[in-house]
Amino acid sequence: MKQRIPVVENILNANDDLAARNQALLDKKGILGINVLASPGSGKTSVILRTIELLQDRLTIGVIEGDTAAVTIDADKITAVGMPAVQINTGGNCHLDAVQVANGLHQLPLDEIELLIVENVGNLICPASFKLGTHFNIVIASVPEGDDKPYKYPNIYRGIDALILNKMDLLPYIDFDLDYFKAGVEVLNPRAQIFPLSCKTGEGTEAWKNWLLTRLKTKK
Ligand SMILES: Nc1nc2c(ncn2[C@@H]2O[C@H](COP(=O)(O)OP(=O)(O)OP(=O)(O)O)[C@@H](O)[C@H]2O)c(=O)[nH]1
Ligand SMILES: [Mg+2]
Repeated sequence: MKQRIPVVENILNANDDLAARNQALLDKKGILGINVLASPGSGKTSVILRTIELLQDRLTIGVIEGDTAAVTIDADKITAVGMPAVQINTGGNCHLDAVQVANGLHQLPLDEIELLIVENVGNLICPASFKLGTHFNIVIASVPEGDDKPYKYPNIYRGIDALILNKMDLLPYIDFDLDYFKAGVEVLNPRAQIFPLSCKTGEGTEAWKNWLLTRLKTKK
């Protein structure tokens, strides 16, 4: 009888091993790593730029930008504000993996960085399965995407540490039931903190900054 070969499981195990090595490297260098998961256009790069603006007087933030195409649009925005960034082209794949993040880490000045932010590929499904070695997973949802996303894409909301609800400035123009959205997140993940904010106006960004500063102090 032919034996079944659990290929997918092995790929994920190999990825997890390398993710653990990435995390060990970050720990050795005293860097806190954040993995940012979200759909395309939700505001991942905008949140990273706002975060840099809020924290640039206190620390150096390194950024790994994941994209499916060979463009440097997002990484260029980060380097334009003076922070080190690496663009990773996944070659069409819908998520970053631990190998790509390991390669990215080798291209960053790790001795100068206190916070690493990884902008994963814009996708609400695949990135949830691949550990990268970062300490925290953050999801960014945004008001124009609709209030039903936690119900329709539950896997991405499970196991996250914090949730940013971006584009709050658009709330008056869009049918978005904040309580319904929050209830959907809480059912899947009661411990996730939710930060409604607007990268455009800056509203709500202080609470997000304070959450990050606390994590930077305690690393947990
Ligand atoms: N009104 C409003 N627009 C925003 C806000 N944040 C981001 N945007 C806009 O949303 C669009 C997408 O923002 P990005 O930060 O590039 O989103 P992203 O998730 O990094 O996009 P990809 O990397 O392409 O997946 C841009 O036009 C931003 O100007 C916000 O708080 N309010
Ligand atoms: Mg982006």
